[in-house]
Amino acid sequence: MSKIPINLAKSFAFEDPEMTGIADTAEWRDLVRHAETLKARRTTDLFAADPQRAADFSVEAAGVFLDFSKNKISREALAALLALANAVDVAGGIKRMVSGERINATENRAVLHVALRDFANRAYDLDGENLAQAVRAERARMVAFADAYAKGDLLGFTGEPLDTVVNIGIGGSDLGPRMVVDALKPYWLEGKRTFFVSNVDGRDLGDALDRVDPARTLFVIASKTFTTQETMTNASSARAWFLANGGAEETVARHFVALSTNERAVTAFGIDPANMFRFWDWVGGRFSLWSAIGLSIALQVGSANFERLLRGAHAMDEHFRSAPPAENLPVLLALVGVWTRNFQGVGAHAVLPYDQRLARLPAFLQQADMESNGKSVSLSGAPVGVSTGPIVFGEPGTNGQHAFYQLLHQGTDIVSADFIAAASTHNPIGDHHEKLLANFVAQPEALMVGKTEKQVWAELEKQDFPANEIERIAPHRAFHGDRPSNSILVDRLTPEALGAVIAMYEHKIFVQGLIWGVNSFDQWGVALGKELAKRILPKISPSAPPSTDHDASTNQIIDRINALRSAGTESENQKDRP
Ligand code: G6Q
Repeated sequence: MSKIPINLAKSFAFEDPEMTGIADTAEWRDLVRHAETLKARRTTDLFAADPQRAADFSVEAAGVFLDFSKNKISREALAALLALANAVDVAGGIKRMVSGERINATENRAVLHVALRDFANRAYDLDGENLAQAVRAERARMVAFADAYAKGDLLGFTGEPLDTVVNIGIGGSDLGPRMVVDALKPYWLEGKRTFFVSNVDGRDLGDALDRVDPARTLFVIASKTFTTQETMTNASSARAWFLANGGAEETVARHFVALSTNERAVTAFGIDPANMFRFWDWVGGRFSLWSAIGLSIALQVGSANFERLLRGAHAMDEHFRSAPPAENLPVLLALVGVWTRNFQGVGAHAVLPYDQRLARLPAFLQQADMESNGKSVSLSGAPVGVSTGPIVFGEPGTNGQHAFYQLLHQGTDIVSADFIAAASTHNPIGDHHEKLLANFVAQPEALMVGKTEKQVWAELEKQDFPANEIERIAPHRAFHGDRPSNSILVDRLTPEALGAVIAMYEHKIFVQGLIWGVNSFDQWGVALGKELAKRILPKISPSAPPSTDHDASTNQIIDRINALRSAGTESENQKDRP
């Protein structure tokens, strides 16, 4: 087996300019052959030929059970994937991440979200600084603050206790905390409420402000950079609203805190650094819910449950760091994803939590995955040469079944899927949960097994359909099957289980990035739109001259907006102001 050096793409570039990357390795070509061989077989045939398949193609760690046996993959192909993981030195990649190497090379940063939830007393030295100490100290501040909030010791400008949080942040400073707060509703502290505001559309802030009492509200301004246009705009408007509704400059400190890495910008905004909870540049935005960015979680579910969430992630981290690849849950999940993406041509991946509390998980993972691995150049800057991250989307089951599953079952494109459920519910009502679980089990089965036209004929004949009618209708009622999915099961959606599931996905994404040779921790793809929006902003004005310095379509849209607004629709808009 050939060993591919650590910096995959770089070594190719230096060693052989003709090489396009990983697709030229013996391991990759081997996988192409396995995929070819499997074309003639059905997944159900693989089960029929191998009684151990379900058990052997399943793995459990940190309370999370993964069954990936319904993917169309053979034992030989799995072995070849493990050989690929070995060739790209996934194990070494994991070590480099957890040892604080600056693996986010385009931003020259370490990637150490594992340090935020390390309960094994590791040191994590970075440039001579003991990160573990800084992490512990900042978490202690968060815990003290959350505990004071829980006890009603944080008082607003009327002397009443604060009981409402408005978290203002976007992207990584919103999706994680929002998803976790929703997911952990059974753990919410009594009498406390949290609202999340992210969109620069004023209605998002307006909807929250309509529902809160300024005297009892804590605004949590969550922004790693403290320069993000949406967040700064919402934060300024929230402060203006606070001042216009009973607050005063001298009481801002009781009602506004900042979560950031940028003390100078926080101070410039008018928040006292004493009211700032810090994190660091080695915490990526979409990996930041474990840091100060998780303050809203701690405020809503209490500091002890926040710690439980971190401990769940830590348990998955420990497994990820120590389990051999063939038994490593995130590694296997990643490899199966590479298999479907690169060797079965699957371009879209559905995240399907059969759990209403996980309604925001698809949105969270959409960012985690697509922002991390939606890349087309490798670390060296050379074209990556193979397909990278798929389109990720999803909805909670069973809702999606009555919407887009049609395409999953019978569409011309194959979509892979993760079905996720908890065996027990926090809120049993009648047989709802049994029905939910029955659907969670049935859908992956239907996707894999399908239904032949012959079976449709037999069914309809039994129902006395005339033959000509059956002939007409049978092709529409047949399901090809053979569609891949993973089933992911936890006992109950506890903070620990949720932490473990999130960490599982973080590591899966990282491993896939290692295989594709991309930097999973930058996101330059979001920059261009931001720059252009800055240039366009002054032009969105009825007094602006006709736009000339963009392409004709963009100029036209700018002019049309201005013409419509001059014609009077703006007065309608006033109604929507917070
Ligand atoms: C996440 C991204 C991005 C980021 C937001 C908000 O990994 O970097 O989604 O979290 O753009 O950035 P700030 O926290 O700096 O406001």
